[in-house]
Amino acid sequence: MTNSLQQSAQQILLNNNQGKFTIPCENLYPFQWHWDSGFIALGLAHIDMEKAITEIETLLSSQWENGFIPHIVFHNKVDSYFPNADFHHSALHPEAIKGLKTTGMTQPPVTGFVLKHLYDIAEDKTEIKNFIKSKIDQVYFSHQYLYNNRDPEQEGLVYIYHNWESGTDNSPVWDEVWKHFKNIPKYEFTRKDTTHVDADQRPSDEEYNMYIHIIEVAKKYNYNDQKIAEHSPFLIQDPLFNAILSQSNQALIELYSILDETENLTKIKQLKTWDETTKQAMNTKLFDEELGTYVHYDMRQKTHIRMRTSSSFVPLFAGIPDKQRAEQMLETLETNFGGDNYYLCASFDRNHPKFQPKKYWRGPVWINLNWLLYHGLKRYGFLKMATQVKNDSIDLIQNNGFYEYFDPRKSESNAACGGKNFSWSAALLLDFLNENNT
Ligand code: 9WN
Repeated sequence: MTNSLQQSAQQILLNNNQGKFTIPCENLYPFQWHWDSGFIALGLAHIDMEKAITEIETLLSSQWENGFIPHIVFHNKVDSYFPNADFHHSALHPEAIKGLKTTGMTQPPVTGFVLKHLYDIAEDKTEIKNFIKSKIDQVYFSHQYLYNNRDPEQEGLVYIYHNWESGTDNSPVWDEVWKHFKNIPKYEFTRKDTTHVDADQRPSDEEYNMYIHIIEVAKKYNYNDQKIAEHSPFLIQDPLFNAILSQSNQALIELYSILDETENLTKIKQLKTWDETTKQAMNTKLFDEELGTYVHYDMRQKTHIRMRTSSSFVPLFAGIPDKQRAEQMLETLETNFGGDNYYLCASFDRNHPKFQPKKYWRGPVWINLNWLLYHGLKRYGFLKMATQVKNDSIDLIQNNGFYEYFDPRKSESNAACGGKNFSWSAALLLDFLNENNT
């Protein structure tokens, strides 16, 4: 069973692979996506390390002159996605990559920790070390970009200016942001996503209007970070984004030490300083004692958005909470996401009135969040819960196929949601099944 599941996963990844990069899902997401590529590389590494290396190389080839790594790279001309390259118009920014079309927003900075996992998986350590050596400064530069341009108060917490930067696009958390948008234009647009996937499982047109609006504001200022920080109606410190940045800091520190500690001392020192500030700020600012986990902070409204989501638990992945808080989070996870009738881990608090088990980031289980959660739980020695997250991920895929997301209710016979033959579900399944070989 496991073998044929592995074979299907490999086939999906190879089918979605375009040579230099892998698309997340045919028709629905036909370009290269930033954090998808990171997770995809982890799966490719178990099949063909060359392909994993190429995936990351291609992503990094889209880096802007200021260090920014975009969220989508439009390498190919395909017409099945909205909004397209011309809409995003990244060339408005003077330091945008020349000769490639991208978006003007980013996604969670996974590349640092992905490089470390590739190093751990690789059998030929010399080859992988050479590759990492040739690319690590680009990843460091992308962290420098974030700390220098996305943290106006120098708190150690970077902001995101668009829900698409969070990766968790229509989370109920953003409803709290949209409610402050007053008198915004009604844009004319034709969506493509709902021609590929049931509209009930996707965001509403009203939400898309907000998504477009924030991009229009950013475009008005030519994607200038300082102007965005001043004017964007969406300005959020996200626990997932910041925790991933922290774990990638830690991975870069380890990798620089493996490569040549003395040559890289200044960078290691800087990474440690960044990372300490981030961890501290997350613990002082984003932990909510009453909710028993981390929450988002709205910099525009100067208020916390007090909701539990799967993003709330990603700080475990980066070792951010102390033992006592981690135990508190474990309890929260059990009470608000777990239990006998649910697969782990719903993307939104199942006890909250806004929980919707089939609607995108408002309830369904996502395999990449499960992967982050699994490693986080393991890091704290919460092995029972970690194993449950891993087994639930495998069961959901085995019972339904390699879907984009899954209804968490065990009572639901058809849990498959969103796009099918989805790359990171395949890639991370491969990593789950092969992790003991690394
Ligand atoms: C916008 C590609 C991406 C993922 C995101 C997921 C979804 C895009 C969309 O697909 O977002 O980036 O058009 O809905 O929410 O996490 O990276 O798989």
